[in-house]
Amino acid sequence: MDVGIGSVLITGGAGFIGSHLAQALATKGCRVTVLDNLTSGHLENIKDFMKDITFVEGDIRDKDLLKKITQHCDVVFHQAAVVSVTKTVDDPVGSALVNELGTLAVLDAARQNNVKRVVLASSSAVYGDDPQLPKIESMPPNPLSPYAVQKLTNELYADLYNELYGMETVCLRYFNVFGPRQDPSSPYSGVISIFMRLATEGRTAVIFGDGEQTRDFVFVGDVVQANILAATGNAAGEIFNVGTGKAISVNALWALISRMAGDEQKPTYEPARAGDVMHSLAGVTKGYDRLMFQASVPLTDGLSQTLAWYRNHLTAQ
Ligand code: UD2
Repeated sequence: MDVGIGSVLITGGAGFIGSHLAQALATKGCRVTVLDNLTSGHLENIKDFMKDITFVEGDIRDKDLLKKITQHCDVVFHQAAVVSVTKTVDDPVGSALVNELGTLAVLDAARQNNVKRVVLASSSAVYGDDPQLPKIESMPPNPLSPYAVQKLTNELYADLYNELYGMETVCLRYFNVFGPRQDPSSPYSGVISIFMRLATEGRTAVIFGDGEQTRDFVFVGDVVQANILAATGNAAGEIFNVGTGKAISVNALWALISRMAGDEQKPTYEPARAGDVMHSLAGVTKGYDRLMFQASVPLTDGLSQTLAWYRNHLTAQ
């Protein structure tokens, strides 16, 4: 399918979400350039379609490089970031240099080269712990970590570039994204990646708190679709949630994953993590009304695709 975008730059394109986006767009016939400094991205993620893209190893803080690679580019998908909330808590300044100044450098290079649109990865973290559900885009933000402040700052810059310079920007607030290639190696990795690894290895999970906290888990393929619609739809200057509008508890999630893996194990429980929000659920009306975006992969289908990937990947190591 031709998506009507000729040439794209994907920052963070060797990462979990960026690599899926790069693969999908290359398959659809776009000229794809991936920029990644390989801090949290991996060449392994793009090796299967490396011949169909241009890979540039580099950093979003490198203004000259950005200026060069945004030439003749129609759309920039900005996925690169310090993605760990904990890392931003430990190093608020270093992470802001990447997540704020890096983003500003991406926006500005795009402006200088008359890029038509920049789609930015934001996060449900900007909502904080407001108990009102679902979280809708018009709610006042309440950032509770440097990461959330950085993502909110990016949204403000995006809006500014749209208003002041007339360069189209769209921000996507990702909820809990999961799927193949998500890295399970840190204790703060996505819970599904951690549970997948444990289930594949026949080990049991640690659940923090009583396990009745809920999350809106969205499959990475749907996140790719949201990005494509954000790049092509009538959405300039807007912010959209990217979630499913459905939530599941961590207890139910582990039960599902361990059953799928064929080895049902009782989890162990540890005290809740500091700052953990109890419930998170995306309001999906705006995305549907404006972009016709609707997550289409049921949780169980996404989990079984993900489990298959972890099985292959972990046994191949
Ligand atoms: C997500 C985002 C984070 C930020 C935040 C905003 C991911 C990976 N992280 O954090 O970047 O946007 O939302 O609110 O999408 N858990 C366990 N056992 C484990 C690991 C996790 O019980 O081994 C629990 C954890 O305490 C939490 C839930 O599972 O209640 C989800 O954890 P997570 O780290 O996947 O994502 P979350 O929602 O804390």
